[in-house]
Parts: sequence; C-alpha cells; structure tokens
Amino acid sequence: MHSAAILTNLKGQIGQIAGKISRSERITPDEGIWLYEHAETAELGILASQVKKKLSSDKVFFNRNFHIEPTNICIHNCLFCSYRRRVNHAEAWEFSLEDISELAASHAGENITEVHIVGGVHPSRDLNYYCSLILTVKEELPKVQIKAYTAVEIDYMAHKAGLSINEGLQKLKEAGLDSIPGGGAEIFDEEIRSKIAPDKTSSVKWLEIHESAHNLGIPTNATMLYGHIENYTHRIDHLNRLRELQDKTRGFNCFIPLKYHRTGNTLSPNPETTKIEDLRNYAVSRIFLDNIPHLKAYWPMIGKEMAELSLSFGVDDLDGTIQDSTKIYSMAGSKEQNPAIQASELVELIQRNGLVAVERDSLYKTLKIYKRDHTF
Ligand code: V47
Ligand code: SF4
Repeated sequence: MHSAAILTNLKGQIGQIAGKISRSERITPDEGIWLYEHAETAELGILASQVKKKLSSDKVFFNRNFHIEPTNICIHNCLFCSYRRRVNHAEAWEFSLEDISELAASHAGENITEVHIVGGVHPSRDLNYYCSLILTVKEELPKVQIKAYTAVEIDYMAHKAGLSINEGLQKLKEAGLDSIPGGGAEIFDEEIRSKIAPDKTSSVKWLEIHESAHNLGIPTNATMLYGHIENYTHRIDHLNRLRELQDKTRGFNCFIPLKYHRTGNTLSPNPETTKIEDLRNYAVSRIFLDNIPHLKAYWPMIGKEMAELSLSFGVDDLDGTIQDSTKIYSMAGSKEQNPAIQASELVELIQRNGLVAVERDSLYKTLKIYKRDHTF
C-alpha cells in the first residue's frame, strides 16, 4: 500500500496526528510526547517523511566543508564533554593564527564552500582573536562561508570585550561571520541543564543570542543533546522553545539532534540510546519542528550507515565532507574515528535511496543538483 493510503487508514491518536500532518497543521507538545511514547517506528518514519517531502521534496543536501577546532581548552565543566582539557594538559591544544593560516591553506584546491569553526571557551582568547581567526581563514580561502562559534563562545567573547551580544555579533559579522552553528543548546530544561552543564550559558541566554543573530540577518542552526538523563518531556520542551523562537524570527536553517556518546566522560551510567531510538528521535523532531526547514543527520556522530537510514525518518541534510577535521565525537567514542567522506560517496548514498542529491552552500543555496549519470 502507498504511504499516503496507510496514513488515511490510521485510527485513534495516531490517526488524528496523521490527519493533522496531511493538513499541514501543527502538533501539540502533548502529541509530541505521545509520538515518542506510543507511535510505531514505521508510522513515525512515514509521518516524518511526509513532513520532509512537503519541505524539501525528494532532495537531500550536503556540502563540502571542514572544521577548525582552535582549542580544546575550556573554562566550562560540561559533564558530557570528552574533549575539554585544562591548560598545560598533555592533550590540550591551542592554535595560533599562523597555525590557522597553514591549516586553511592546506585545504586550498578542495572546492570547500564552508569552514565550521568551534572549540572550547579558552580563558585567554578574546573577540579580537576570534575576528582575526575569521579574517585569516578568508585570506587563505576567500570564497568560503564561515559558520562559526557557538552561542556559548559568543557569550564569553562579547562579555569579555565589555560589549552587548548585539555589538559582539556585529563585530563578528563585520569580520566575515556568515552563520552560527547550533552547538551549546544541550537541553533547555533548567533542572537537567544544571546537572549536565552546570556553569554554561543559560537556556534563556542561548535563545537570546540566536534571536539577536537572526535579527542581525545572521542565520543559525540549533541542536539538542539527547540520550543522557533527560526524558521525552524535556526533549519536547526543548523542541517547543525552538519552534516558538522560529515563529518569531525564521532565522534557524537547520536542526541537528546530537546523540549523547559516553566514552571519555562521566555523565550517564546508562547505555547509549539504541539505533531505533535515534531514528524515532529524528522522526519526532521532523514532525514537531514544522517551521525549521532542514533536519541534519551529522554522520561523524552517528556513522554513515545510520545517516543513510535516517533518510527514511525525515532527514534531508547529511552535513559535509569534513576532511577528518573534527575530534569532538571521535574523543567521545564515535565509530567514525577519522571522519572524512568524498562528495561522490555522499551522492551515491543519497541516490541509491531514490533521492536527489543536492550540493548546497553553507546557507542552503543550491550549488548543484546531481543527475544520476553524473561522473566525478
Ligand atoms: O554543544 C559534546 C555536543 C556540540 C558530546 O550547526 C556531544 O551544523 C554527544 O553543535 N556526546 C558541538 N554530543 C557540536 C555541534 C554541531 C555539530 C555538527 C554540526 C553542527 C551545525 C553543530 O557537541 C556541543 C555538545 O552538544 N557534544 N560532547 C558527547 N559526548
Ligand atoms: Fe567546554 Fe564545549 Fe566541552 Fe562544555 S562541551 S566543556 S563548553 S568544550
């Protein structure tokens, strides 16, 4: 039976939710929790795919990017973090601007369109350094777009410079910041947040920083760290706060669920979430966040096979080629210890699922639609 026919035959609560989705009506937080708790996984896949289809038809996006992680030294104490090191620790690193320049230059000729910059909150770095870092990358790679600094890093650098968030963001924008990644959101529920990230930028502040960015015309992403000590009510509360802000600003491009990885940290004694739970979480996120255009499966975190499966659960974006440039997830135990993928492999992965591979820039402008007979 065709999936549209399956939907019209659903009865009871799931039937009501399916009806809302086919009429493009919004589901309530209670319905979101119900989906997490009671929906069949196959039903979630069908419903999320329907929402995805309305937003991006058969397209799946990817880009050519690499990360710069300028330091893993950090003033914060997030319990889920396997990456942070104290100053002078043998495994700590901090890049000078010369290091950044060399690193950027080493990627010349790779047709990179986005550089994603994120790291620890280093106690002696300041706004000038972070602006110079952007300028240094753009000097070596003038055509790239810069997606840089989580709200947590921006909070610190603006405060240290004695500037408002708005003023700090303006300086970063002048230096060449094109968009802001979604990190630092973790879980907005204040009680859970105080347990997993006790001294970090508050949820209210995180949302305020993203709102200010949107008002300045800087698009941003949003994440949710799940699978530790939160429950479904906390997840829906998180999604709901994002949905409310998006109603106001329309500035979020993409939502990225981040599965908690437990290696190298002490946050949760529980086993990691199952693969089925991860797929269900993508689906509920897609269904609930009806106003955020894209849902990303960040393959360095969940692995290529899971990223492929997620395409049947509402995902329409696979992030990028990465070029073995990030350590956040390998240090937390991800199976992708040296994440790198060719554009051709991403295209093949998308196409073998009957979907259309679209290469995008950092802000989701279409750069190329890959025909099935394309040769690399
Ligand atoms: O905020 C840290 C997460 C985030 C762990 O915007 C962990 O395109 C799971 O936000 N287990 C930073 N998660 C990375 C991030 C991101 C990644 C990819 C794409 C984009 C985007 C943004 O990483 C942190 C935190 O939530 N994180 N440690 C861990 N053990
Ligand atoms: Fe620092 Fe980020 Fe790690 Fe928290 S998650 S300790 S802010 S590097």
